[in-house]
Parts: sequence; C-alpha cells; structure tokens
Amino acid sequence: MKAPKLKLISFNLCPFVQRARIVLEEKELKHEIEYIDLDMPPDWFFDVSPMEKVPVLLVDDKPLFESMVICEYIDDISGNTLYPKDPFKRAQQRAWIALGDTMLGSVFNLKNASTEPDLKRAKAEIIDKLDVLEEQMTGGPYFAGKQFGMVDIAYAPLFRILTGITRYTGIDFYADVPNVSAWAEQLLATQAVKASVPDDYQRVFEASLKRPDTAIAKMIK
Ligand SMILES: N[C@@H](CCC(=O)N[C@@H](CS)C(=O)NCC(=O)O)C(=O)O
Repeated sequence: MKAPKLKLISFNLCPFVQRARIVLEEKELKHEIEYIDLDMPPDWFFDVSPMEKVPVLLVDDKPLFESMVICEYIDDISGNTLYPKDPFKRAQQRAWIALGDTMLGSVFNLKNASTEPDLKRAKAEIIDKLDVLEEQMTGGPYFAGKQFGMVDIAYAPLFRILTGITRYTGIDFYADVPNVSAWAEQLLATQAVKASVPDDYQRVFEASLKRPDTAIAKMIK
C-alpha cells in the first residue's frame, strides 16, 4: 500500500499538536507541518477543522481531528504499535490518557487565571492529579516500564508546560511526586519529544506566561 501524504496543521504552543508530532517523529514518518495563527486562522482552516481547533492531520488532503485519534491513526498505519497488544492493558492506558486530557484543562486554567485564588485552585487540581499518577508509577523509566509508548506521548507535552512554568515562576509541581518527576525528566530528554516543538518554542512560551491580566505573569522571576 502506498504511504499516504501527511500534513499536520499546527500552532506553535499547542500541547495537543505536540502529541501528534511526537508519534510522527517516533515512527519516522515523512510529513509536512503548517503552523497557523489561531487568532487569525486562514479561511481554508474552517473547511478542514470542524471544531476550529488544531491539530488537524491532512491524510492525502482529507482531514482528521482530535489529537489522540490522530496519534492512534498514525500508530495504525505504521509498524510496532505504541500500545500494549493486550486489549485490557490497552484500554487501561487510554483511561490514563483521559486523565492527562483533564490535566491539560487544569493547566489552561492555571495559565489563564486572572486572580490568585483561581490560580491556586488550578494548581491544587494539577497537584492532586500528579499524586494519583505517582501511585501508578512502576519504576520507569517510562509510564509502563521500559518501553516508550502512547501514555508517554500523551503526557510529555503536559510535562513540558509544567517544567517550563516551574522554571519561570518557581511553582514546584513535582515536590511530592519523585517518580513522576523522574518520568517527566526522562520524557523531556527523549529525542522524539525534543523534536516535537518549533525552534522558537521557548521564547513564545515565555511570552505566553507574561500575558497581562493573568495571575501567573505576576509570578515571573
Ligand atoms: N481535544 C482536542 C483539543 C485541541 C485544542 O484544544 N487545541 C487548541 C490549541 S492547543 C485550539 O485549537 N484552540 C482553538 C480554539 O479553541 O478556538 C485535541 O485533543 O485535539
């Protein structure tokens, strides 16, 4: 079967886009990337993205949306699945990925909180869920043990944001979760994860923390 032409429609800061890029990098699949400005999307974007969100993967010009659906499609069309073969273990991993989705929602709330109580509430939500994850860690280096897999891919962009926030504000998400902390460090040092952001990511990320009217901007050191 001829390999499909893949093009990922992206936004430079988007953690959901990074998931898709990590799978493409890990599987070494040829692909194009187009970054768009989500504040001013091009007209064609509305034709390919029903929810008006990124990522969108164009597969021979036909659109797929939702990051994990895209990741699983890429996994399906290439060798060596990133999930366990056992259906129950595979389902369990999907459940942990669903937790990662809710954590990304809390991170969004943390970054956009306009008051200190709102920021504290979002931070507490994140820390509670990190505690839950800590109890699941099996000794690493990856979530399920030795093998880098789909849960790692789903969480790596979240850890990039948390680690970045810690660096600029001093908020320490990892103080009581040593195993999650080691997992995050391992993921951020993994080649496919490093390759999943554009060159200007750090600069744009720092700017995103300094947006006026946010509580987090006041914490930048
Ligand atoms: N559940 C979606 C979430 C995607 C998402 O929220 N993308 C953000 C950027 S990180 C977006 O496109 N936001 C534009 C908007 O909401 O208008 C997925 O997993 O792909």
